[in-house]
Amino acid sequence: MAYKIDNEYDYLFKIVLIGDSGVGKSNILSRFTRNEFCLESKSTIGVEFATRTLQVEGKTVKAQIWDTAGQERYRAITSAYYRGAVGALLVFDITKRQTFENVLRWLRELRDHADSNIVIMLAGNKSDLNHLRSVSTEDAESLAEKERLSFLETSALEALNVEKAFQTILFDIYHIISKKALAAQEATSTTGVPHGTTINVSNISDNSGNRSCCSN
Ligand SMILES: Nc1nc2c(ncn2[C@@H]2O[C@H](COP(=O)(O)OP(=O)(O)OP(=O)(O)O)[C@@H](O)[C@H]2O)c(=O)[nH]1
Ligand SMILES: [Mg+2]
Repeated sequence: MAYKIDNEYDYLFKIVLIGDSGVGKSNILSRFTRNEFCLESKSTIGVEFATRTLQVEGKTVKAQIWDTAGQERYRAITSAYYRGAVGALLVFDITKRQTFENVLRWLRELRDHADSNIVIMLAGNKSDLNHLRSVSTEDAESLAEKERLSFLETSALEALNVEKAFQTILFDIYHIISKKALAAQEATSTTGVPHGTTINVSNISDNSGNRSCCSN
């Protein structure tokens, strides 16, 4: 979902949170949108989302961040969750090796359900628990490099790199979109078509059947 709309904001970007249960997705979301953290948070059931509006390269961007359960049995219908998403934060827990091993499984799910141009960032969460670490930064970096993802270690608890993770995703999405807008403008000027430029960043439609991204 990436629309250019009225005065309230220039763009609306849908970002999905994915990763195993207990890695800290919901706390990353609450840290980013409300600056809150909960040590005893319960597993998410179904889907929740929260928004935050911020500036990216002088544009007002509203990030709509979706959060669902890592546990299969609590998850909402997968295709609806991914529909229209232009960014994904794939989270694992640096103290739980298995959550890192499962990153490839989550990438497969993204490939199956999300748009192929989706911007993905890998986040190794709970970096405050360095003494319990079971995934080295180097291992995560090399996976990220191999899979062409950006990578950061985060701590929802200490509010470390959470802001930066979302800012990086939003910045990357914005750049893809502005590049497409420029290419479309150039195409228009060479073909001589007078006006009405529409740029698709993806083929995915939202619920109302609108295009994923439009720019005038
Ligand atoms: N030490 C530490 N604990 C964290 C951090 N982030 C989350 N937690 C804790 O990890 C547990 C699980 O966090 P959640 O945010 O509920 O995890 P989730 O990924 O949303 O889990 P599901 O909803 O089941 O998929 C909670 O007890 C959190 O307090 C962090 O950065 N550091
Ligand atoms: Mg959750």
